[in-house]
Parts: sequence; C-alpha cells; structure tokens
Amino acid sequence: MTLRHDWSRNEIRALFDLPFMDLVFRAQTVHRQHFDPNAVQVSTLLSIKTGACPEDCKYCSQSGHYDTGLDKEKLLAIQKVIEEAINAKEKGASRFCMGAAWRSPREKDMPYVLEMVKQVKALGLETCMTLGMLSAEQAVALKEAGLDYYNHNLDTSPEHYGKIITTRSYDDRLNTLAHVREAGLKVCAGGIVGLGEAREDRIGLLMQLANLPAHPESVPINMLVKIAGTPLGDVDDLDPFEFIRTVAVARLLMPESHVRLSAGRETMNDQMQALCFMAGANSIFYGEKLLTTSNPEAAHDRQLFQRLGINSKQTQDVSDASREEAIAQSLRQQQLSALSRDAMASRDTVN
Ligand code: SAM
Ligand code: DTB
Ligand code: SF4
Repeated sequence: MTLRHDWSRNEIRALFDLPFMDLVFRAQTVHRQHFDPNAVQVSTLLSIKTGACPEDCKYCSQSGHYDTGLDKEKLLAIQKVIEEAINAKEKGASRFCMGAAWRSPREKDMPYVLEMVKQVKALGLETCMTLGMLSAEQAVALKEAGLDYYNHNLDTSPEHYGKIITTRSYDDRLNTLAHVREAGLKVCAGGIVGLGEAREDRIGLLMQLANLPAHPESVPINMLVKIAGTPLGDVDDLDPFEFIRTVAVARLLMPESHVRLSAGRETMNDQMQALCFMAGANSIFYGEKLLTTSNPEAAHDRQLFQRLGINSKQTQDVSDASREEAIAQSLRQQQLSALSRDAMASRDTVN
C-alpha cells in the first residue's frame, strides 16, 4: 500500500463521520495489514528539567505564565537520569523519553543532554527527547550522540493554535520537525485533544500530520490532562468516543506509524483503552509518572496487557530469558562454590 500525503479535509471529515463500528473496523483492518495487532510498544518518560517554562501553552503545568503549584527543578544530574533509565528498562520499557520544559535548549545545556543520550543508549534502550524547538545543528548533534526519536507536537490545528499558544508559531513547530527529519532522526509528532477544540480542529491536526513530507514514525494522541491554575483547567470533557475516533482516523491516515495512546490514560477505564487498541493505537507511556502528572500503575498496565493478550509473546520471551538467566546464574554460583570448596580442601591438605 502506498502512503498518502495528500489527504483532503473532506476525506478526513468523511472518516470521522462514519458510524463508530465501521470506523473502528476499518482502522483495525488497516492496522492488521501493517502491525501485529497484539503488540504494543512501551516507553517510559522522565522530566529532566521541570517547570518555569517561558512558553504560554494554555494546557501545561510547566508554563511559567500560570500558577499551578508545581515544584520546579533544574536540569537533572546525568547519574540520576541513568538510574531512572535502568529502572525503566528493568520494568520492561523499550524506549526512554526525556523531556525538558524549555522553549529550546541553550548551547550550554547541549553537552549534558548529549551525554544523557549516549549513556541511556549504552544501556540498550531506544532514546527519545523532547526539548522544545531545535536548530538544524542541534538536531544533527543529537543524532550523532545516538538519539533515535525526537518528540515535538503540533498540538492542534493551525486554526485553533492561536487560542492555545502565542509564544511560538505553528511554522516554528514545522521548522523544528523539518530539522529533526533532515538530521535523520525518527519523528514523534502528534497533538492533544480535549482542549475545547471543534471536530474540524481534530481534522485539521491530523491533516497536517498526515500531509507532512513523511509521516511521523510515532504519533502521540494526548487527551488533555486538566491542570488547575491553567486557562484550560476546567474545560469541558471530550466525548470518549470522539477520542477513539481520533485514534482510528490517525491509524487510517498514517497506516505505518505507531499511534501512541499518550497522556490522559488515567481518566480512561480499561474498556476504553482496549477500544483505543482496537482502533489502532499501538504504543503507550508506561510507568507511574508522565512528565509532571500521574499515569496508571505499571502493575495495572501489565495486568491489562495480560487480560487482553497484548505482548504475551514478548512477556513470554522475557520470562523465558530471565528464567534461563536465573538458571545460568545459579549454575555459575554452584561452580564457584565447588571451586572454593576444592581450594579450601587443598589448603587443608597442604596445612
Ligand atoms: N517543552 C517541550 C515542548 O513543548 O516542545 C517538551 C515537553 S512538552 C510537555 C511535550 C508535549 O506534551 C506538549 O507538546 C503537549 O502536546 C503534551 N502535553 C503537555 N501538557 C499536557 C497536558 N496537560 N495534557 C496533555 N498533553 C500535554
Ligand atoms: C507527548 O505527546 N506526551 C508526553 C510526551 N509527548 C512528552 C507528555 C505528556 C505530558 C502530560 C502532562 C504532564 O505530565 O506534565
Ligand atoms: Fe513549556 Fe513544553 Fe509546557 Fe509548552 S508544553 S509550556 S513549551 S513545557
């Protein structure tokens, strides 16, 4: 199947307008042509610099423009980031995503973030960063350090954008995405729904993403996490079925991309998440914290995957591998103690 980059607004609207069952069925059918329907990729997030952001994104706990009561934190020490990455790997994440509340990284920050990438990569994890706007040179430096993915969202439609952010433009975001792509990094770009936007804006967002010169490899669809103190702290809830429709349409427009069920899972029950997977979502953030807000318990997610038969192949592989490793380790221990017994015995004989 050839990937399309010329989706019209009318075509996308027609997908949104399908009866729910028809839309989800079509999305699942396309999903199966490109992916294992029972596999979900798992990433863990870490905020490496928190709060006091100069941008005015009206949804964000970290914007310095609003009083959200968030504890600010300077750039984390590299050792701390590595400890968190090891933790994430042990819990089963395959990718570690580091986020900073910056408009863009300053030159003096770059050596630290590049070192973080190198060391996280050396643990055998895929690496992802989201640091705000990037110059072409910064994108190349990140690529050379071993970064796999860069996350930079378009957030909403160009038409709705001015109601959400005024300190950086839509074109600024598109330019960063172009720098990321040109540097050879994989692109993670999506948006947020439930910002009080209209369906036309969800259509506009997906149209922008699907008509980029290349589809992002990863498309996060975030449900707004309402943050008290921000201008969107008490916006009306979005109909959950409209969220699932957005996931399904993303799957249909960008059939080879991972569609990520991102922020907002804590407010979704297990059945809704299962419907999102049915509609073509095939990655999640895993671990109790997103950047500053909470995410479902890892144990709950593992149980949900088990109940749905998701990643059972990988889980099986992991448990087989860890069982084999445990057996190998105990054999090594037995051999070591046999050696030391022999050594003690010969010492006793000599004495
Ligand atoms: N500061 C960088 C930037 O914005 O480019 C990177 C971090 S920022 C937190 C990454 C993305 O998280 C945002 O673009 C937005 O799509 C999403 N996000 C932030 N706050 C959110 C919230 N309260 N609910 C849902 N998504 C959110
Ligand atoms: C993305 O699209 N969602 C993630 C990740 N990219 C960086 C962030 C979600 C943030 C949710 C609010 C918070 O925890 O601060
Ligand atoms: Fe800053 Fe990113 Fe939050 Fe916007 S979304 S205020 S840029 S941390």
